[in-house]
Amino acid sequence: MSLPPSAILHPEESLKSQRTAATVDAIAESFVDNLFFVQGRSRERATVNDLYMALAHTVRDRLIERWIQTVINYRAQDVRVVCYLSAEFLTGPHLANNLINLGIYDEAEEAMRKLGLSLDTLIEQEEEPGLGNGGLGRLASCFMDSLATLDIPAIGYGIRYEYGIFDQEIRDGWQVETTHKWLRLGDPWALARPEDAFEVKMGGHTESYTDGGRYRVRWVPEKVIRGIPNDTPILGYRTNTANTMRLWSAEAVESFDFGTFNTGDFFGAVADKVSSENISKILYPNDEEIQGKQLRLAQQFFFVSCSLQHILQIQKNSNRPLADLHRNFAIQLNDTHPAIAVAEMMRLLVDENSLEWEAAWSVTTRTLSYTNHTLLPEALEHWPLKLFGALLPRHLEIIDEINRRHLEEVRAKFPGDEDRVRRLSLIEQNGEGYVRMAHLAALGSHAINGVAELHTELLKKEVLRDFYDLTPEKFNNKTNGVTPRRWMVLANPRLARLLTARLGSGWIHDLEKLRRLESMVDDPELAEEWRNIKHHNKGLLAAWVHHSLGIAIDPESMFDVLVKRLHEYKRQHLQVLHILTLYKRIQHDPDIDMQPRTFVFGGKAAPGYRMAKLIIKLIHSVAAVVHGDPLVRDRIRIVFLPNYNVKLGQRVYPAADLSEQISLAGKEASGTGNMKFAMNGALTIGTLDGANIEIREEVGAENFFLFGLTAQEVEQKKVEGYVPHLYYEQNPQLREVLDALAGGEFSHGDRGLFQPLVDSLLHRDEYMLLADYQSYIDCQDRVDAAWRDRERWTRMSILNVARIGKFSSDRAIRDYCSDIWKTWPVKIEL
Ligand code: NBG
Repeated sequence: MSLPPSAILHPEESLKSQRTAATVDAIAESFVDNLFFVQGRSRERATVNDLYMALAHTVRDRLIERWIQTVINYRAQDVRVVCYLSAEFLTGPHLANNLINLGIYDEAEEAMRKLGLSLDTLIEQEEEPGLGNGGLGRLASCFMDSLATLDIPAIGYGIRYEYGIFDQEIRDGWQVETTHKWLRLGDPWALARPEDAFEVKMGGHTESYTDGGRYRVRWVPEKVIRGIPNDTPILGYRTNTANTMRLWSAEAVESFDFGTFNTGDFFGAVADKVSSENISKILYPNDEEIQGKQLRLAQQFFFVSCSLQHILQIQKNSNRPLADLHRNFAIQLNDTHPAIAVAEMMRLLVDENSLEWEAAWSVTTRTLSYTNHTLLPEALEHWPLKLFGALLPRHLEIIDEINRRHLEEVRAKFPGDEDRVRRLSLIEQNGEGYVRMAHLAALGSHAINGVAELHTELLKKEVLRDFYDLTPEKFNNKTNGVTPRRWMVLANPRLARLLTARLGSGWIHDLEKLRRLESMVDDPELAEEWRNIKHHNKGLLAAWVHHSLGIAIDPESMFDVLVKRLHEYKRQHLQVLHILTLYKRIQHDPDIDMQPRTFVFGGKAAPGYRMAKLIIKLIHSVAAVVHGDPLVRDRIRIVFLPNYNVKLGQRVYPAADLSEQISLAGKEASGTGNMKFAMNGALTIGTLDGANIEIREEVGAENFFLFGLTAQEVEQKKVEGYVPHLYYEQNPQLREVLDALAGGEFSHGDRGLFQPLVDSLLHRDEYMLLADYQSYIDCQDRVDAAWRDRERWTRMSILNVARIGKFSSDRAIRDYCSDIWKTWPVKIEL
């Protein structure tokens, strides 16, 4: 039943003003109201979580009107909506961010104070939704922030995993995983919309038939699953646009199989419900590497199908032809996880909406575009034909047809070049045969981008080289960026206040405005304030570390930070080799002059990735030995922050002096942590990899600590035949360190524990740590020297911030809008 429009209260007349006013008193009043009416609690019995929920609802109330107006706009004529399809969104906590974007942070703080509460405590209470692994998922959320801030109509589509990325605990130095039950206490930000559900088919077989002389195919599925949308508003900074992040959760179409139930098999009757709901149960915890598991393909298809059905529904409900879909929607594929969209769009258009194949293909390719996020060969998704066909029989037929037409064109363009035909095929004919998802995404899109200049160049030269030869015009670069709202204003309020006092608040919208700092770099007062802020932030982190880990760290020491997913290509163990080198130096010469450092690590290892887990153990083992040695412990401190996530990132970046970006050149597609550190005034020690190259170009080579082989030199070495053992033989310092590791010096004499690590370095060293070792050590010595001159260090730090504007996700989104999506801002009027 729906009410006639005239019967619906108009917000202007009633609810809007009083209920959602931004004054301290109004906020306090709605808070008390929400605690009572929404949480159903008295003040006396309220838990911290009740109080947090009451405030969350108070804030949500204040963005609802903007949200509703924005959604109305998606359906208006003449807008093109960006649909960002991503299997991961790492939003971080919402409360504080929404307060900042609404511009009511201070009012809320005051309102809580009046009620005898601390805003900080309530903010801290929020559990972050860990719906992503790392950089890729966090990028999606930075992009959502910028899309809203720039008033671009957009919907982010993904999966509402019941369990996100596992929580990491450390026991005896080893990583232990526990389930991340982020929904345990409820999620006040999302609205479930069970009435807007879509059905998704899976399995079964296909049947052909003719309809008015036309060959048609219908899919007879084995199973149907329902996708329920859960919508979360994503508000822009100080604007009325509140876009939607729509995450689908899976549900059985029938909760009970009454046939089975009536035979008395109660458990059998709910089995289908359980297996349907498994689809959105858990996020796969592998960063980069993809396991070819059927459940994962089912997850991908599930969210893609729901999202595309929703998009087509909007188009139809607005009375616009499907053939014009590309005029109203730009769909971005965040990596290949949603690449099945190419085949699903064709199926929806051809099978379910009777478009001709050619028309459907034109709409599909004009609507879709694809971002690649990795060069690692093991991370390129490909699905065994058998597994794929069993789950998606119709899609396999469609892919075969797309491929047939595609290879015909290849043959016409490159006659006689059957090797190229084989390389360009959507199907890999090795062994059991595979569907190549990157090829499907590349072929079905009108634009293909990498995420940093070097990465895009390597895509063209290597991973997607044949596609580049075929359609060079599709390729373009879009260097990543991160949002200055979360990563500066929210994470580093003192720095933000200083910048605003000096430059005005325009920099928050336009990060290039930070350049005006350059002219102030010699102002001693600025330098002094700058150092004080860093020192304060380091003190906050130190207090947190002491409180949660019981380790005392000194804010006077240099905070040298390496936080990111654990992976051999990121080379956390290269930093360990550096620490061991310093340790040995002190042992040889106890009076050696060395600046005290605190080495901070953080990051999760994929649960099945043994070497990465061993590196975590290594960090803890080295820490134990170092801290136990009175000669060393005042100069070297090591902390590993368990369960590194967005919340911890917000604590760490503002407190860092040195940012470690030490991947082997040619391996890290971009990196985004590198940008967050530099924005907060940390100096980078890094290789010429990913976005490091562009960061160095921007901030100036003299303000960046560079070491290591270039991507080209890495290739060269591989061709010549890389022999890591030679470095071991020729470098006594390196030999000493590796011998100590192998000899059990850090494992209570156990020679076996770190043997796999040492062996892999000496005999294979896929990521060339030994080749880069000396260059890294020399560079770290230059860092030590630079740190001694605090004035110079501060100057470098200020210049890093002043020149970091390019790495705002606002810039990235503007580039996507003008080059790929062809969309324009739409101001929302209330
Ligand atoms: C990651 C890259 C990072 C990059 C982010 C965001 C995957 C597959 N890729 O270098 O490793 O910064 O994507 O683009 O997670």
